[in-house]
Amino acid sequence: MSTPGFVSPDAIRARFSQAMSSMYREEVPLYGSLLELVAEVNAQVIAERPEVAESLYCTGEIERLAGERHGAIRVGTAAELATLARLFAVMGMQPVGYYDLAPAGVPVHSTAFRAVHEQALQVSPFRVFTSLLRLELIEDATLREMAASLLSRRTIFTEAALALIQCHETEGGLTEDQAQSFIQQALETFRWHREATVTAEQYQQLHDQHRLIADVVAFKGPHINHLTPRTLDIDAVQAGMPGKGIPPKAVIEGPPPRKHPILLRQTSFKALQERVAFTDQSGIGSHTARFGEIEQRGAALTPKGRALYDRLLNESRAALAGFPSEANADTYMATLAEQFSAFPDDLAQMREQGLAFFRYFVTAEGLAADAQGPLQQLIDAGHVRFEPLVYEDFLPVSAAGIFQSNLGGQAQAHDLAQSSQVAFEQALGRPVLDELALYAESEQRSLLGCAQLLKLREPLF
Ligand code: OOG
Ligand code: NI
Repeated sequence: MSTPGFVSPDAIRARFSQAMSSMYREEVPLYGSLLELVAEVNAQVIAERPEVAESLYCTGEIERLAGERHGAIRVGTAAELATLARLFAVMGMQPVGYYDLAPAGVPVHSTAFRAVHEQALQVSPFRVFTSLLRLELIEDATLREMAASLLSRRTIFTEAALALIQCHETEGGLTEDQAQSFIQQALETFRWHREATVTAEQYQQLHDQHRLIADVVAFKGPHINHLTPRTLDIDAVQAGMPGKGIPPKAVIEGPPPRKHPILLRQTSFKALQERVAFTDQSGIGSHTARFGEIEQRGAALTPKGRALYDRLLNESRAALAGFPSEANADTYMATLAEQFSAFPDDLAQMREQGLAFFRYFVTAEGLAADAQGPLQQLIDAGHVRFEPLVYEDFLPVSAAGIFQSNLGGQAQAHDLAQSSQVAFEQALGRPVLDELALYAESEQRSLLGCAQLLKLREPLF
């Protein structure tokens, strides 16, 4: 993967992720408190739950855990999105998945830029949830034109960043000096600017249409709006947040607590009120955009497992009148737990029923014995063991909940528009990758690895 003279994209991503974390820690001090809480909880889980620790060591996830982050940004135009795709490509990050937030009343659609191969993910799983504002969903024509014109006048990349992206594309990589410079220059795109690009009145107009529109349109760039560490026990973090002066949102998004976590559970704290300077004399105002989030990642689910998850989640939500909130949080969590009793909480069952993706490891006994046979036989004999593949992506219903908890007020429940993956991919300049295919490939590579190690005469899949 690495070419002599060039820094590997994985190393650039790992360094960029760290640089982003340092910048955000300075910009949002509460993020620092959150990192401390997550580190405490993770240390406690590792000390008190040997089975969790054992699995983290077996898969190597222990090495990526402490530095694992995802961020989120929102852009305004196709050109911005397409250039971002080129910027992320320098760091080995590709667009994976399509998320339509319109059904939840949020006028954006999104993808996640991330590494796609398990070895690259092991070096750095850094991901960025990237949303494109759907200007066509602004009803007021005058406002829509104002937004389009403001966006057409801004450049969210530095000259030097653009030159380095170009260099990466033509030369096939970046040297050490170029990589260092790229990290600094790319960071500029994600930095917070307290100077808005609009007057106080324009800001108000954009804001009145949708808070998100003001956030995307009224500023110089797509400031990173949160950076999320990964915890091993999100219920403990949620419970510990108030004690650290961090007010959590009402409910944890995603599946209920389980012995064997699946997909993704997320919670966040409310956006900060930040002072901003408008371009006119009247000057100073405030804007709420940036917040904190924590997540717990579990097993990646197969299409069958995902369909079961979606059904149980929908049923839990349907049983609740309205969105989960402070008022109905307990009822919601109880309903969720009840519904999800239909989802086996046992790895062997999840594997046998084809609900999750796994990776396989040859055991010491397996190596010692001249083992042969189909997979189930190797597993039963203790020659091969398995661990779930980590879910590396996002969940649209959860993402909508995170957006809404930080946009204030309830979003409209009606559909804003048809989902439009085609339009999104046109803006992006390329198709998004299918996450399910990526997990399947990863699982197959691990089976192939086992077959080679054991010198099997028959393939394992
Ligand atoms: C993105 C919200 C979604 C997640 O983790 O699901 C998200 C945003 O607010 O821009 O970050
Ligand atoms: Ni997030």
